[in-house]
Amino acid sequence: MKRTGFLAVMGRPNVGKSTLVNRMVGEKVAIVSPKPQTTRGRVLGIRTEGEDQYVFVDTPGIFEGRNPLGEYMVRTARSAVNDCDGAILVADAGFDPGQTERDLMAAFGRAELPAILALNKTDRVRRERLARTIAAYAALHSFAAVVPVCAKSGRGVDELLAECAQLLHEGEWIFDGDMMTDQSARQMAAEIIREKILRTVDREVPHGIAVTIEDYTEEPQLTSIRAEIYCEKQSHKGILVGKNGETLKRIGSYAREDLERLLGTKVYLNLWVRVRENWRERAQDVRGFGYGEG
Ligand SMILES: Nc1nc2c(ncn2[C@@H]2O[C@H](COP(=O)(O)OP(=O)(O)OP(=O)(O)O)[C@@H](O)[C@H]2O)c(=O)[nH]1
Ligand SMILES: [Mg+2]
Repeated sequence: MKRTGFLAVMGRPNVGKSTLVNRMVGEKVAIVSPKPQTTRGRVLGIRTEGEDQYVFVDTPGIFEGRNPLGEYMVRTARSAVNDCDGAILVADAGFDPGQTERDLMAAFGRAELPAILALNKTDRVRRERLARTIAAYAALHSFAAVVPVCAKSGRGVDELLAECAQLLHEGEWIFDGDMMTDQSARQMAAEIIREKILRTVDREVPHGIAVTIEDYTEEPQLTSIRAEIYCEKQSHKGILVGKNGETLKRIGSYAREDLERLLGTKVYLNLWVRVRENWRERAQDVRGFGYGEG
């Protein structure tokens, strides 16, 4: 009998939600960076194993959205509670629950949504601290399971998957068994470019980036991609391009490596940097860059 289920992966920014989703899927479907607010929209990671299909819904970290982009991100994250069979609350194993976690636990309670607590980054915490964290959460919410994990190394992920299996229900699969995400190759290309920017440039520049794919041409051995990178200020453009175009070149070659692995072809990547002054402040621009409904 086939089983399936949508599981929302939620938590504050930077706790390792996307890293964990990639681990559970076994492939990189969601971008990851050391900077908070990396994930902007809902990304599905699909794992099909035997009769079971798990659909993990990676969400943006919950924070105080102060502009239309931020509001979109938080709306997207919160709405995941409504359409899922269960939730995985990802939290740092080294800290007691804060307001974000308390709000999420309350939301799970209101929605009567079964939730698993995944305490991540256990590579960084001592056993006593982990025990204290578990106790602090257990006092506040009745989780279906509490699983310490290290998304980075994969430790604990099999145990977490075994708990997720308990939340699936009998029913036809939603996606083909060989699908790992709902994103198109074009969308993944744009995300990979954004990831390399998050990893290459600092401060506020990467948060004001949007990437659009202007041309995407597939030949048997070669994929040619022309992408535009929008930033918010002329000074940001200077940082992105770098001296003699070196920064942009570095971003391009990192992105190309990943894209070639993903697409299984050679990749020709043509990147252009443009300025769209303070686009995150304008709802119309935010929607135009694909951060639309949610
Ligand atoms: N030490 C350690 N670092 C981790 C672990 N899991 C994730 N990280 C790191 O934490 C950072 C954030 O990871 P992401 O997966 O992008 O976090 P996220 O929760 O998806 O973040 P947002 O999308 O911004 O909400 C990255 O630098 C990861 O490499 C872990 O188990 N141990
Ligand atoms: Mg993320």
